[in-house]
Amino acid sequence: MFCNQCEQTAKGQGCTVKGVCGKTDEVSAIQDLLVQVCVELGTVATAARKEGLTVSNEANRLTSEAIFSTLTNVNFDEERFVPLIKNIAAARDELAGKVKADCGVITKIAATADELSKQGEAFPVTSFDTNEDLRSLKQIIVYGLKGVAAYVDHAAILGQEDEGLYASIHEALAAVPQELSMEELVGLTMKCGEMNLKAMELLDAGNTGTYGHPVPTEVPLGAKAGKAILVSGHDLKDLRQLLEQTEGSGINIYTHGEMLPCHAYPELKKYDHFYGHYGTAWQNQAKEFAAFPGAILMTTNCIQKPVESYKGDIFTTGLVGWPGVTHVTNGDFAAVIEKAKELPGFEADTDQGSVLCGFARNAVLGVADKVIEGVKSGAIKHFFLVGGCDGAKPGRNYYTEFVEQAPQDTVILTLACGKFRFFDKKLGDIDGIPRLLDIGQCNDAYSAIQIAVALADAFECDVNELPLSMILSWYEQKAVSILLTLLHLGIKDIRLGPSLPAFITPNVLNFLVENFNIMPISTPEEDLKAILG
Ligand code: FSO
Ligand code: SF4
Repeated sequence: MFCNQCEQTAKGQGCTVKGVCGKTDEVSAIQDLLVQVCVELGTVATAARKEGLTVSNEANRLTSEAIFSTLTNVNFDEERFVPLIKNIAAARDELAGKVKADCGVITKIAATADELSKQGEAFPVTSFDTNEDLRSLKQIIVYGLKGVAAYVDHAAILGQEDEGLYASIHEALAAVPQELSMEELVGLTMKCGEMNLKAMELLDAGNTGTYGHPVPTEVPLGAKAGKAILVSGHDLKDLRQLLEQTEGSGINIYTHGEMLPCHAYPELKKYDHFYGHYGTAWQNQAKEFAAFPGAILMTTNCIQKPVESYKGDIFTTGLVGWPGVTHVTNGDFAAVIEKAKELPGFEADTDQGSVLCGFARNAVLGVADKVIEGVKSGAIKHFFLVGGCDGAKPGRNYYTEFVEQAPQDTVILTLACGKFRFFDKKLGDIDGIPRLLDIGQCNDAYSAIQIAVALADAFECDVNELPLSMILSWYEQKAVSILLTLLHLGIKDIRLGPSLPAFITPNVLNFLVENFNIMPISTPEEDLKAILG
């Protein structure tokens, strides 16, 4: 196997024996085959659209589900990839039968998981291109597409879809086997950022249209005596269905990791038994889940190898999978609820303080006048967007220290799981505006962009001229797609850490530095000094 798509890749170069994430050789190969079959479907679908043919919505949806399934920490179960590969191949073959153009390679699919995995060995990412810079750009495109696919899938679940976006995804996939120049591939990476902006806009419309605009909400970090279910991942619909199915049962629902911002949505917070938040970010789950006295539901990416002590108490749904873990489907959480009833639950109420969330675009822009006044009067000197993924590396303490050291007249905007490095810090407020504003999940990066754009409008300047600096952390491919969106929007001077992606070659990095002045994080002291002068 060879995989270097995430930040924790072995030795900062690539996982070759087994994934640091727990991905096996076999799963890595079957994922490579799935990407290859998606590339072939993308090629055929692009040709079909050019010839005026219609690509079915089923083929579109399947593409995003399949690509999302190969994102880090989504699915580790080899068997679950078999129907995905077969369905994608069937959609490809059906279209290929109608298209007149020559669509190049069509891989004939084997039958069993083992055979498919063996077959996948012929399509490692290293085969994308023989030129390492062109390969690097193709990897950025494919990893960016994994992030786009995640957002497209989340949005589609809430009924928000766009045929033009699906067509662009297919076109970008079709580019992988083509002989393209550096300039053409750079153009496609920017296009990928544009596609991601559209996908995030659809998701924002789905979330706010279905559950209302988030409102500032205080969320308890302690527990309430009684039976309990912990929900992790990112999916709001799964959470809503679980809340409906547990209403009146006496079971309290807790969020873990990226589900924290769900407490702020009116249509979710109205449930009395939607109690509080438990634990921190995804990489701490082995310790935190082991201590949770109830059932656990993983709704999207973020799963790690379950420890034996809770393997029987954890469930997956949607695209998530781990071999041997019970997978529930169709929004039927009866098995999770039964398990929660069997387990002891929390013995007593505990008070561990609370955190504030719910500062998505509507809430922040609702107090825009106050924020603008704060900047004009000099009470607010600077905004820092400190956001992105969390992870296990010690270098991530940078983000905690950065926030701790940011001067009192600065405001920290945050989103995604990176916030767990500082989410419970009491940073006070500036004239009633909290200094720490939690915008939401990584899936809510659209909200952060809208806030920045609105501020730029108010000050009649470019986003790059705002007193705003972006200090980002990355781990997996959703972060790649968000970064591409920021570059597509022309955002400069982004600081990125804890380390730069292994799939970016020195030449590609030079391009990014020259055009966007993107830079690695250094130390909180040095970076704060450089930013604030
Ligand atoms: Fe974090 Fe990234 Fe969203 Fe993860 S921003 S790391 S596996 O995506 O899921 O929270
Ligand atoms: Fe390694 Fe990350 Fe790939 Fe897992 S997803 S195999 S940790 S590079």
